[in-house]
Amino acid sequence: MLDRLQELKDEAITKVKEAGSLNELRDIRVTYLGKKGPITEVLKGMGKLPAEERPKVGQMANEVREAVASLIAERETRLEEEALTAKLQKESIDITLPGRPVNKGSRHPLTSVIETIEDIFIGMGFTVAEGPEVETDYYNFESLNLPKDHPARDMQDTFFITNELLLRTQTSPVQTRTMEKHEGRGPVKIICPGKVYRRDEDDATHSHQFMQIEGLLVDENIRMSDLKGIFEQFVKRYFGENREIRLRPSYFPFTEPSAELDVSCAICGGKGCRTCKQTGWIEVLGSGMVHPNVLRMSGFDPEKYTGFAFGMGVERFAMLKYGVDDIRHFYTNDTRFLSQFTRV
Ligand code: 2U9
Repeated sequence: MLDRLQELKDEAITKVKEAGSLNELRDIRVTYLGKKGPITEVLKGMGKLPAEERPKVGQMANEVREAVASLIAERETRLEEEALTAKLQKESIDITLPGRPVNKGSRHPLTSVIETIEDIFIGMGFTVAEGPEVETDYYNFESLNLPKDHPARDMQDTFFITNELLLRTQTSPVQTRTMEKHEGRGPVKIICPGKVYRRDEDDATHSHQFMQIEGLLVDENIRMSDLKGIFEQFVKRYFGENREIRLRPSYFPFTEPSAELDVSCAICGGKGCRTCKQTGWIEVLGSGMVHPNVLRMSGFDPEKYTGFAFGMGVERFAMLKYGVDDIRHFYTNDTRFLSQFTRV
């Protein structure tokens, strides 16, 4: 029995030393120290031994059990330490290493153009007003002097949710809603940026969704010359001191008289080139004096109040500023395109 115990002890100790994982150690513990283990077997066989031998065998069996148990525990501790060290090494961050470059995004070029234009008009005392993109037929058309079957509606076809609800075709409904809130008392001096929608085929210069900034100033004795003055300030600050402006007669149902604003071409300085189609002028926005019907429908007495309004396509300004030749680039989220605007 004693030799058997010694043999078991050596065998178990060898195995413990060779064990490479905590699982192996657990198996060795179960195997050697478990209820069905060989040491237990020896102890069960004690009954058959001569009485004088039993204490020695019993003592030896306990020594072997403790010896194996403590060696297993020791080995477990070491394996756990080794595992932790390996884990720490694997996870250790070499703080001297440069950090992983976090590619810092940037403002979308349209956002920065909008903010630039907002800052210019805020600087001239305008406040920014915004409103819903899903509009009613009344605010998007009728309040702008575009009664139900007015032909000009076709120029602004959009996406209808119901016969009365649609995706707005311009941000003008925001101006109408704001005028109503003023209950016929001026001044109203706002700019309204936002997304608008047109049921157009997308091509290099048209997108079914685009950004607009419109402006409105309603007060007593507002004249076309005030509009021209505002434009002179705006163009010089946005395009540069050396740019000229020109107001060219036009027509909009919601303004009378109406005018397109042209700025002198940056490429040829006004002499005429391919960019300005040999005209020397680049059209940038539309405008006019608010139509009396529109004032009246929004609660303002056109005998007491006059006003001017204007509207611009933001993409057009971004394309002019950054020399972008296809409006769709602004909407395809292609980082190759967008990453060019990190400094804007
Ligand atoms: C009210 C009264 C009048 C807004 C105006 C334009 C002229 C204009 C176009 C520019 C490029 C639309 O994005 S675009 O295609 N807009 O030319 N917009 S006057 O007139 C208003 C607006 C609100 C109450």
